[in-house]
Amino acid sequence: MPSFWKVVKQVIEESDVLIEVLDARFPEETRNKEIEDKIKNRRKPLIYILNKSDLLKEKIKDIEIKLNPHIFVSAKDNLGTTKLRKLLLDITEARPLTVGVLGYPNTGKSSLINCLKQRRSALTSPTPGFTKGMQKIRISRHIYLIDTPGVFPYLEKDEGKHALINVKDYRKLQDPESIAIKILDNAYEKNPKIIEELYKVKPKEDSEKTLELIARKFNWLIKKGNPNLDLTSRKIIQDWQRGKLIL
Ligand SMILES: Nc1nc2c(ncn2[C@@H]2O[C@H](COP(=O)(O)OP(=O)(O)OP(=O)(O)O)[C@@H](O)[C@H]2O)c(=O)[nH]1
Ligand SMILES: [Mg+2]
Repeated sequence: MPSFWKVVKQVIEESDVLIEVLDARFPEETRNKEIEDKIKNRRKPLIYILNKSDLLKEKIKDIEIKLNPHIFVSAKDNLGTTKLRKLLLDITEARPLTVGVLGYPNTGKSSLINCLKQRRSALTSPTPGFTKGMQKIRISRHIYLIDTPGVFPYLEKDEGKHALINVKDYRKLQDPESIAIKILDNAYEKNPKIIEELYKVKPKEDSEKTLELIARKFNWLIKKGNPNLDLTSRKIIQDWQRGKLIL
């Protein structure tokens, strides 16, 4: 059994309640059903947190989420955390209460814990896969949270999906070009102005051309003045992953 599964199993055993941190922009894609099943089998309550809701374009009230219970949160703007504290205390009578925080890499598990604690205890980073081991953090007299390393479903190995839902570090991608092109295609379809505003080029329908234009605009070139498409693609994916391209 891979070591992260051991951590996940141990966290589920030790916790009275589990939180699954999802990215509010991709709730379905960032669900780890293997973990959800394990939690269900152990008959422990599970709360779905839709984090990074500050990056949503739509209004929260217009979004239909079928997962229950769920709370929209922004660990960045400290939104939704009072509701979460209250739900944690209502959902079980266990005191002290131990809460395991699980989810895909980079969804904001450590940030959420810091936000609940109201000061920095768990280290965070824009790089997916940052938290390595589990860490138990006291956030109030009765509540302990366990921070964990993010995990993908074991059999899921789709690099394109992982890049688009921000759970794989842009520096480690094997084929950044096809992913950057997908991002540009998507942006062109939804709102070409955003490409223009961010990269100061007039986007083309053919995103390969747009990629080249961006490379030239920023002088990201290789020998003989050819565009460095690998570098340009990684920069675009980085912008996407850091929430600069809100579509
Ligand atoms: N805009 C926005 N960014 C957030 C929010 N929460 C976290 N982030 C950012 O998302 C990135 C990942 O945050 P972490 O808290 O390190 O995520 P994690 O789930 O602990 O990641 P791993 O430890 O790698 O599994 C960081 O760059 C955070 O600043 C949020 O509510 N809004
Ligand atoms: Mg972390």
